[in-house]
Amino acid sequence: MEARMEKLVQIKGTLEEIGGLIPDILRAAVGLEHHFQAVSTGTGGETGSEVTSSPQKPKQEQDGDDEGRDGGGGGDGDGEGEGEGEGEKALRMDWASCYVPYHDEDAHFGHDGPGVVGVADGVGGFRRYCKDAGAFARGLMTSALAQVVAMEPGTPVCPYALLERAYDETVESGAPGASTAVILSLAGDVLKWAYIGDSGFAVLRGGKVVECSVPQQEHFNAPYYLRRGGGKSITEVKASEMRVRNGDVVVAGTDGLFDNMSDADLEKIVQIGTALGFSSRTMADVIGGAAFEMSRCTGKDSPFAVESWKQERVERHRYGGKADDITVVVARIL
Ligand SMILES: [Mn+2]
Repeated sequence: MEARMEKLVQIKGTLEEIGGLIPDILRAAVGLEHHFQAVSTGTGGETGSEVTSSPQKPKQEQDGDDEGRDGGGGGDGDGEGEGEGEGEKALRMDWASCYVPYHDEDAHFGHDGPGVVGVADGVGGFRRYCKDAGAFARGLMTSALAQVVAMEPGTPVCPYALLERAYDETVESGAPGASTAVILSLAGDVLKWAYIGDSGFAVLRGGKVVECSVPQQEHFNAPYYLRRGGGKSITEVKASEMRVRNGDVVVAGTDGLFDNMSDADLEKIVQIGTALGFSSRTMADVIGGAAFEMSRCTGKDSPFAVESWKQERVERHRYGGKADDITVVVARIL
């Protein structure tokens, strides 16, 4: 199981390289002042300077249509051949991911076949009680991926059922720790999701967020989570669905993304990235790189910092960004 997850991700490059992908126009738009400079990453140690990304496309291309890598996504207009004609061509997910580890307790997976992606975040509070606070998150994603791989091709994927079974299997495995999670799937033109806690997603249409998750939390900085022998019941998982269209962009991520990047900044990046013809790969890297820079920014308060000021029961208010594992999965609907 573990090995399968490892296969999915690979060391892609350094943050410097990713930082270099961010065009100046985009830096200006979201207020990133400096190009990336080497940053000492505290707890994350040396892993903090590595970025793992999913391969652009796991081996089998879905269908023969040729979405050129960078540039192919350019037109968010209708794809050639989409629509009527030889019987509606099915929508698919063109996904890629970017992971910037800090504590290295996030996990994610994706599968082209049915079009499923998921992210999970090991709850840091469990670092006190176990050696590996990322174990439950990795268990969830490993199990979810294994289930998808084992399915008959063409079987529609229900994210709630997938997460529920992944939860059961991870509990059975004895994995320590706790995790938030989100899983999204595409079936026909319906995007389905299931999430718990503050791992979440946004669906952008025409560069605007038209749907997004609402973080579940007990109180500030205390998200709902799943774990063995405690945590929330699986029935607390929020599940729903919506119709999607060609050109929609789904961004899933852990709180390391959404606590550092506002919806407004995410919209700007997706708008500019789409205009520049970014592939899902580049879009994921640029969002991940920008979120990382925001997480280390002291001059601009992150959504996390802003939220802390709204809360009365916080032990201390926050400023600037929030250092955390950052996982970004970008799935373009084509
Ligand atoms: Mn996190």
